[in-house]
Amino acid sequence: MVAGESGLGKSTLVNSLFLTDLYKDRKLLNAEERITQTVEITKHTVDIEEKGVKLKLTIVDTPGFGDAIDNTECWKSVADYIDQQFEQYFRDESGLNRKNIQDNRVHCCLYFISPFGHGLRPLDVEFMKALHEKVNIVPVLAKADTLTPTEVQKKKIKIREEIEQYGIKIYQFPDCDSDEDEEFKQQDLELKESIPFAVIGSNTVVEAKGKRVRGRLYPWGIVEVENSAHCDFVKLRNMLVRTHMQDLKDVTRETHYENYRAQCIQSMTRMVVKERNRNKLTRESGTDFPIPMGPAVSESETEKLIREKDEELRQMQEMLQRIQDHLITQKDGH
Ligand SMILES: Nc1nc2c(ncn2[C@@H]2O[C@H](COP(=O)(O)OP(=O)(O)OP(=O)(O)O)[C@@H](O)[C@H]2O)c(=O)[nH]1
Ligand SMILES: [Mg+2]
Repeated sequence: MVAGESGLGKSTLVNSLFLTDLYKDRKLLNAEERITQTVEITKHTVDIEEKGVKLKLTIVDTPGFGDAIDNTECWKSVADYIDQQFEQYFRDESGLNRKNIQDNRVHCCLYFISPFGHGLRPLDVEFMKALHEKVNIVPVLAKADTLTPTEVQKKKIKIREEIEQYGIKIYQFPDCDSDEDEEFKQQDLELKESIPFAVIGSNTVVEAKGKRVRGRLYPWGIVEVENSAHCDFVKLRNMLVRTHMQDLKDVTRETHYENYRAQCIQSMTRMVVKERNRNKLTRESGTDFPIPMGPAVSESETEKLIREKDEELRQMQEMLQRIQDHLITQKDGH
């Protein structure tokens, strides 16, 4: 998923990331004109191949915020979307057809930070904090071609400090084992120091040094999206689809989804207990204080209501039991 302020190049970057033109069917315009402002959450599925392995990737493009006069709770629709995917998975998992669940949970959210500010803006802090318990946030520094290399470095350090200072929990790359070789350790360190990844997006192919590359053509030169001297695009793509895809999925399953599920089970249990107490009270009051008008009729109606509630409770308890059984089998399996 991509999220962040409007106009920072989210749609352009996802288009560049997987070398497909996600918006190609929309209008017959040239590639650069084709992408317009995103106005609603849109989902695209792309098939990519990494080292001979075919992957089905779902990309969720979200409308940028910051355009409206009132930007309070601009994160709400994105947060709701993430929760809906969890909810769907939770339902499927507790249902009968557990083997063929389609996993639409959001495993990663690239959060775009403006290159024009002095670090994070209050809305960035609010947005990331609203999402950090739900999804793996990977911050990116947008439109890095507007900054010099020194500015990029300074901004990265400042943003990392602010993330720490505001207690934002972004996705943590797992520490590498101490027995890994030096080269691997160095790569790992470099990756951690790349945060936020400086990115450049482009939907046009330009000619640079005799080769056709994805880039941005300026009067003073060409910025190449896939040139590691120009930005961290390749590093980010490798991290997403090669080196850390499995970890992003694991953290989603073990932490974010587990949190969601625990909350769900807790509120369901609370409901069951509440209903049970209420039923008990109704039963007790029914014997102690018979309802004055037409006892025969109201008694049977009360009975009917109690029976219905009991049935509802039984179904909920059954569902809880199924979930718990499933949890146990899952634990045993590991
Ligand atoms: N300089 C520069 N411009 C970019 C870059 N990426 C995209 N743009 C331009 O920025 C403008 C906005 O790009 P979009 O991809 O539509 O931005 P968005 O974040 O999806 O915007 P919303 O849909 O409103 O949230 C377009 O004119 C792009 O050509 C970049 O890396 N550098
Ligand atoms: Mg967009």
